[in-house]
Amino acid sequence: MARSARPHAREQAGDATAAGASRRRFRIWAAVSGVIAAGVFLAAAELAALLAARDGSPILAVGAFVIDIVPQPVKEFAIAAFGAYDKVVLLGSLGIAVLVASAVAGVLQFARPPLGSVALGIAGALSLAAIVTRAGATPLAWVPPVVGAAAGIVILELLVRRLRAWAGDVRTADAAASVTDTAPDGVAPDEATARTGVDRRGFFALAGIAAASAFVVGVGSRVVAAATSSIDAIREALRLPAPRSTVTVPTGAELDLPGLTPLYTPNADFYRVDTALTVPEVDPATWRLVIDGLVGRRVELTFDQLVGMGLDEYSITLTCVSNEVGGDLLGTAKWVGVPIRDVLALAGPQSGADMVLSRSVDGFTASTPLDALTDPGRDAILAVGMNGEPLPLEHGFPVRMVVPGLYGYVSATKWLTELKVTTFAADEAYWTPRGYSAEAPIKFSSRIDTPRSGTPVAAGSAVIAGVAWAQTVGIERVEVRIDDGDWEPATLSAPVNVDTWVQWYLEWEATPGTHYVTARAVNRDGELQVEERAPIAPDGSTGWQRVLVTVT
Ligand SMILES: Nc1nc2c(c(=O)[nH]1)N[C@H]1C(S)=C(S)[C@@H](COP(=O)(O)O)O[C@H]1N2
Ligand SMILES: [Mo]
Repeated sequence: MARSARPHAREQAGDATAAGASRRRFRIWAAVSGVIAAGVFLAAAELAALLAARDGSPILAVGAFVIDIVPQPVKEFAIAAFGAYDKVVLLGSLGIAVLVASAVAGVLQFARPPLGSVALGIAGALSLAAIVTRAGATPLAWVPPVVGAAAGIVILELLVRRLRAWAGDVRTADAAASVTDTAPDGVAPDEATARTGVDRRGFFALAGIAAASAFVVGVGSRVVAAATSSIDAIREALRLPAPRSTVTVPTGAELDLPGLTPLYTPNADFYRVDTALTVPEVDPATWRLVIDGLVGRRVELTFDQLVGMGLDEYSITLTCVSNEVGGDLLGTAKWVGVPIRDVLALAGPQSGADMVLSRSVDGFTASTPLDALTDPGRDAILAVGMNGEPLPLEHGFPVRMVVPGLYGYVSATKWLTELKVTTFAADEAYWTPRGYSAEAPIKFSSRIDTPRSGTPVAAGSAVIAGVAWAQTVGIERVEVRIDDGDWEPATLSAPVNVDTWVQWYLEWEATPGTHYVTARAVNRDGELQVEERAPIAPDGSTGWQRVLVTVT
């Protein structure tokens, strides 16, 4: 290798650039090692979760933890911006954060061992904390994060050790090549280059095997866990006793108009709002409802005992506090269940109590005024059926609460497991410290389903139609105004009961141009729907819906 003919200065500059490029290259491979180690961490933990404790998955536990701690405005933004994909977006952001952090851990391990392994250990400890502090964590739930962290650290150590060996060879070879025919340590350049090749291949072989196994094991474990969940089959096989009474739907209760929401919302279309990242799996065979707190005696009910109290069918419109004016976070179903007052009576609420804190298996809680649950005039129920079938898993299987007239977050606990009779002074529900009122009756309202803003209407006879709800009171009338015209009464469907929305429509001779269509309701107490706009927090939106319609 004749190099002395070249000017010395340029040679050194060239070497410096080459050394910089090679340092950068090793840093990139160190970052890749960190990402692979994180992948091995997660995959090993998923496998351990599949075998030892399904609730021990760090991915799910950390995701759930993040959902709980995300500030309310961010959560609202996510729901508003991404709708049902809000959780996917939150988890995607979490995934990117994990990717960046694990790349940094890899670089740290390369530059300052064992800092990268320490970082993985900390990640293991944090996910362990997120897992074991979750409501209803099983005894072996600690195993997956510990196994995962151990596997991740071993892989990171092995990968970075090989990477450092390779980097060392390159330095030796460079030094050998640039100084003399023999390196300072006596290694011939050819020999050094050969060793470089061996160590480089060693690094890539391990990296490739680790990455591929992490992918196969991780994805495989998740898929198997999802596929072998038997709760679907259990629900399919469940036969509820026929209810003693069914809902009578009067003739004229369902208007058949194009664009109008159906009277009963099919289960598949029913809105879903909850904090659960994965749908809780509750087997009715092992399900228990505990009624405790300020009661004469603590009561524990099995599913069969609950159902054995006698089932009846109820028509109730459920509404979410997050429903904006004109929004679709509400729906109506025929629920089959048992009055909550009968269930509470078994335990005997004590005087002084004014609230029931209902708890879900996933830790969610709701605070419901005790008198709303004991009032014989209000059909507050523990529901087990929805529109002729057992509750769908995502709507609370096997048992949930449904209370007419109260927003879902203070009354409609899904995957119910406990009713604690208590006081508003002593206990707080999930949403109370997160910017929502402890008590939240539904604000009665109306919605225009058709015409829709942005969908042009043909001039001539058209139909304006929608729904209106005033649970526990009933809708007296709905009025519609075109532009600044007079308020005209709409025709209402025959009400099923006061807890179920009514449909309404008004015929309209649409004239070409753009028009504002506004609707408002009056309830059976004679109150007019609130015109002033209010945001959903802290206790529900208000305002008259107005749509801009283009007539052509
Ligand atoms: N366990 C649990 N129950 C819950 C919630 C929840 O986050 N977790 N959300 C409540 C809210 S805010 C509403 S509006 C209703 C929605 O019920 P649905 O998803 O069946 O429509 O469920 C309520 N019950
Ligand atoms: Mo809600």
